[in-house]
Amino acid sequence: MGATAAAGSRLHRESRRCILRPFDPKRAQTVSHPQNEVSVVPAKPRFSLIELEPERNASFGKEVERGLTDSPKSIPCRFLYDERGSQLFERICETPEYYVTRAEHEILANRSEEIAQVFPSPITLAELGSGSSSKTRLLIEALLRRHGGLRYLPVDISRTMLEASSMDLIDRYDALEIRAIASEYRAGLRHVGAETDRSKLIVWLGSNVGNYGREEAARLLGNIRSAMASADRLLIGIDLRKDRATLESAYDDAQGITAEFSANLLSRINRDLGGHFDLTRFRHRAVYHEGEGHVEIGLVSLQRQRVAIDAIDLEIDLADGEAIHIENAFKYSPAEIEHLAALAGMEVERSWLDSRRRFSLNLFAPM
Ligand code: AVJ
Repeated sequence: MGATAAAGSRLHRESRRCILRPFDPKRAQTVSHPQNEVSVVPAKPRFSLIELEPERNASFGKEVERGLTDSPKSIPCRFLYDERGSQLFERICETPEYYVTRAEHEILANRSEEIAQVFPSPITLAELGSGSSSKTRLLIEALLRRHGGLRYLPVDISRTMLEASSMDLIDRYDALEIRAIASEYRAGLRHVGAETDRSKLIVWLGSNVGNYGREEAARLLGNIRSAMASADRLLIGIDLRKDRATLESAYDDAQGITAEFSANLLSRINRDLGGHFDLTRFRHRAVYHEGEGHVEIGLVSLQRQRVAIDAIDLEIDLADGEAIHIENAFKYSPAEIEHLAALAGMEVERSWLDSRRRFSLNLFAPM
């Protein structure tokens, strides 16, 4: 085994044991480990990364098996975000119909200064589901201007995404320190909660909270609350209830990018689990349930069919018109936002809307 391969497997083992890797110039190189994944070892000072769940892909098969043998059939939406899915989501954000990203960007552009002033120095910014961190830049810049320096803890399931966006930020901002956490929310929050030496702003943008049912959302916010001291704040982007036409086209754009994003889930099963889905035999569907206040997204079978998935030794039967549920997007009224905060032991301290009053950015404070 060559030196590089040896270093690779050592790193791989270390990351499984969740060891914080500080900057070490001698190991600042790109290495491949046996599974053919590529690890970019932090090549910059002021940056470290912990990986809490490097093997989450192993659960994909189990979750797909569970979901597709359930009735109604479903697949958890977090699996939408493989590399291709993450790219497609970035493109959804640029469609004319998907107003969510632009509305939130508008609010952040107008309010970041004001938000930065709420906190004493020094400050830590923690972000759940940071993705490409593009909107967060507005906040990072405002916080750096106000506080001189900033520690940033992005939490994201995509390690590749975390590494790429962190490198970019570190290059751009000299006074920024990054401790990236590659994990799902709950595990990441325990690390965020352990940061008690500074005041903290936790941000959860993009209406990602909408993927959860209302009760589950309240529980997750309870976890966030547990990671906060009384002077800390949560900045949370929440999409508002609105008319059906706007919502249904936001989740079914004319260019078909959202449909492609959904279909990619079946491609991923074909690719990673030896599935035999024929994508032309399904269509993307987004329906707004006004009473419950959520958009339900599914893939509808266009005919009666049987599909095999080799790696999990499964065969499923689909009826003509039967849907595989893949995502919910819950929408909130202002009163529902207050209720949500209260269920999690917090209160709405500030709430800002975009100029078209489609989206809200809210500052929650512990009660
Ligand atoms: C990333 C979960 C916020 O629900 O609006 C967008 C995902 N799915 N279009 C949303 C999504 C299809 C998005 N979130």
